[in-house]
Amino acid sequence: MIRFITAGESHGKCLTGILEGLPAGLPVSAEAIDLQLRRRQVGYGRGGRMRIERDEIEITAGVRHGRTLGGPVSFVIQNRDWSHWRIAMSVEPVEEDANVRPITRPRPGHVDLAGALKYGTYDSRDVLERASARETAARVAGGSFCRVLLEAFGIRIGSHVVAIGTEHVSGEYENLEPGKIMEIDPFSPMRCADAAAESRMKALIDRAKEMGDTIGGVAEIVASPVPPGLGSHTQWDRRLDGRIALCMMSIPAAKAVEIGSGIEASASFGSAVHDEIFYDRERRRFFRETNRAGGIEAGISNGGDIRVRLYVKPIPTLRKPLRSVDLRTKEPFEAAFERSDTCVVPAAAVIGEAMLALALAEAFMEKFGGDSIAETRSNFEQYLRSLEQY
Ligand code: EPS
Repeated sequence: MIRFITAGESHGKCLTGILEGLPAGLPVSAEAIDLQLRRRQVGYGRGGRMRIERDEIEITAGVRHGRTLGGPVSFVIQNRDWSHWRIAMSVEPVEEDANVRPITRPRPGHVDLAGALKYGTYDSRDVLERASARETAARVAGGSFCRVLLEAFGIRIGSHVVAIGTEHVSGEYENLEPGKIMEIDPFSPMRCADAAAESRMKALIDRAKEMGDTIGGVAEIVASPVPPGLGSHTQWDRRLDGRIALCMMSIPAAKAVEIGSGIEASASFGSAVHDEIFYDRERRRFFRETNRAGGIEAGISNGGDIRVRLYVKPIPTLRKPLRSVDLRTKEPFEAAFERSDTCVVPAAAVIGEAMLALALAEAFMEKFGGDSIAETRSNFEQYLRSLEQY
């Protein structure tokens, strides 16, 4: 069973992750994880913080001589910015310090008010540090181990940005083949294959920045090829689409998730939605001509590519702030501004890839099991043979 948790505050010393359930003998390297961490950082519309951080993983347990041991893998990612926050984020109690002022003007849309009420604090920093999307660096690291596992079985994951605000891709780019999505430069700042849309998207992000505003958008994340049979219809919490949706909705600023053509399907007749089934006698396999289901039927992968769209809201830290109320005085004020990003959609695409890898690795290990990679492979290959004989 794969389990993954993270710890760490945005301006604390470091982020920590523990990933349990990878089989023993999987070749892993810090370089492969660092490459994914770098991809998360280069998105167009990121703020000053990304010029400070250069995320690198230090693997602290669970790997020996370049291979997993089968026990929990743990790792840390240092926060370079911590050097400026040693007092504000000190673990030890600190003397009164003029530079450590409580944050009492909650930003609409962020954790500041809901978290302060829930945890009984009058300093929103107590909750915003953990809610910060900085934590997603640890998710990308954890998800990247899962990606390495899936890649060992030929499953690849990629993403592209399909909309920023009102600007979106069109024509062939609306339903881009996974192969083409995976060809996008891994470090592309916009992650958009449609060059004309890309320049309009960049212009919109620039405009939002000039206005002291922020902007959201939509990223599509795909996995291909995916064997049929991951997830299960037998219990609500085993359904693969539900598990993917949880992984996606847990990404900060995510506000909706679509599997396949789910949104369009809700406005169509059934005959225009479901993917008809055909059989190729020569190759002895079932096939479809469409994939509106996004590769999942009744909570089970059906052998088609998995396609997920992640809808990201404009982030709530605005240079031109919205109205709010002071936590202590209850007087109206403009919300606090902290240095932040203008647009996080390209980064969210990379985080979505990591979260899809986590959901699929979990379902993959549930189906194929095995304590060593050799055992997992033998179970996997036997299943593929049984499909050929079906
Ligand atoms: C974030 C605010 C910004 C982002 C941060 C998420 O950080 P800072 O307040 O230090 O400028 O850059 O994201 C990251 C640090 C990251 O690594 O993704 C927020 O408030 O959520």
